[in-house]
Amino acid sequence: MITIFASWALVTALFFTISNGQCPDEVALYNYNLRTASANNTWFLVPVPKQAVQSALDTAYGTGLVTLTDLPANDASLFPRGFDSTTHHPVLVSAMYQDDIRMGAAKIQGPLLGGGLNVPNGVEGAAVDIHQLSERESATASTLLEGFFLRLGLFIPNNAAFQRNDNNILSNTAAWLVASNPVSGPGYAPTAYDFQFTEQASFSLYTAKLFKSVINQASILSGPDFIANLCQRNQYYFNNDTSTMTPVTGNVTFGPAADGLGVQMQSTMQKASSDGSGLYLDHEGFTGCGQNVGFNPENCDAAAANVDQSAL
Ligand SMILES: *[C@@H]1O[C@H](CO)[C@@H](O)[C@H](O)[C@H]1NC(C)=O
Ligand SMILES: *[C@@H]1O[C@H](CO)[C@@H](O)[C@H](O)[C@H]1NC(C)=O
Ligand SMILES: CC(=O)N[C@H]1CO[C@H](CO)[C@@H](O)[C@@H]1O
Repeated sequence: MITIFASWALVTALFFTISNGQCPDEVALYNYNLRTASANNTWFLVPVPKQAVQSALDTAYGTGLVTLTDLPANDASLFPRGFDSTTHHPVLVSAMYQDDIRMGAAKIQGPLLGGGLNVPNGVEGAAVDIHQLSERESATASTLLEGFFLRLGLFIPNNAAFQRNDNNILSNTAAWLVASNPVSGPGYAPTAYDFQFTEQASFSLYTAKLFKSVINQASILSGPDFIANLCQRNQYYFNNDTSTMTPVTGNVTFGPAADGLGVQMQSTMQKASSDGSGLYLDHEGFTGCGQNVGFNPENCDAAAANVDQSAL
């Protein structure tokens, strides 16, 4: 399967922050020339009306260039309660807190925060990307997420994988920090998404197998990389003792920066929600600290074929 990078990625790096209790980067040793990290991430699958998802992809890649393919909704090992793929397509939205990031001999100082919107695609092969946000504007972030449409992100919390609020509600907010300039004054930050969720004892709508498969799909890169048929694998391992997947359920709210190429009043994901506000109630995801290996861009067929089966 290939993931379609639906819209973006937000990234930000924090320097001199000491993170507590983050699981270790156990894969650096085995992947010396690649970027590896300990990834304390949360992912949600949110069913969105299909036309809206296709329209976000048309904006990101060019009209008609990437066509949605249904996921195998009748496979009970992925969708135990089925999935209405005639009307909806799931999008994968993530809140990332990566630490102990290593690339060769270099270790990047401090954790990296990120978020992104991907569209899992039901074909053997690759996936698509909409855009990405980052807090570090420098070359490092662009290098880390080369080929993705990168944006400078603003995250709450900015020093942990998620925030623990009253009544044990957990939350994340990710916004696109639009740079300030002397004419417009201070920058402002249109929201990409909010998560509000609680931990659960087990999955009910989806399975761990489905989540592992969609988060490990190679992403179709956009722009010149798209023309060159390049995709990128980001493999996540949730099979070590320290990397338990904890199911979560909750609300995902998409804001104006959820998709699209520029500053806008409302995003496509937002307008497509049942009341147009961007609120998608009661969806399922998982949170956990796993290990991440980021590969260099490769031909899309090779990327799809090379997905590490041991990550699934
Ligand atoms: C992931 O982050 C959360 C929130 O800060 C923390 O409670 C949890 O211990 C972290 N998980 C691991 C395995 O490091
Ligand atoms: C989701 O939103 C509904 C409606 O506002 C609210 O009742 C519920 O508590 C929210 N869930 C979480 C986990 O915050
Ligand atoms: C203890 C253990 O299971 N370690 C494994 C953690 O994951 C890496 C990468 O998949 C394996 O190589 C280790 O053996």
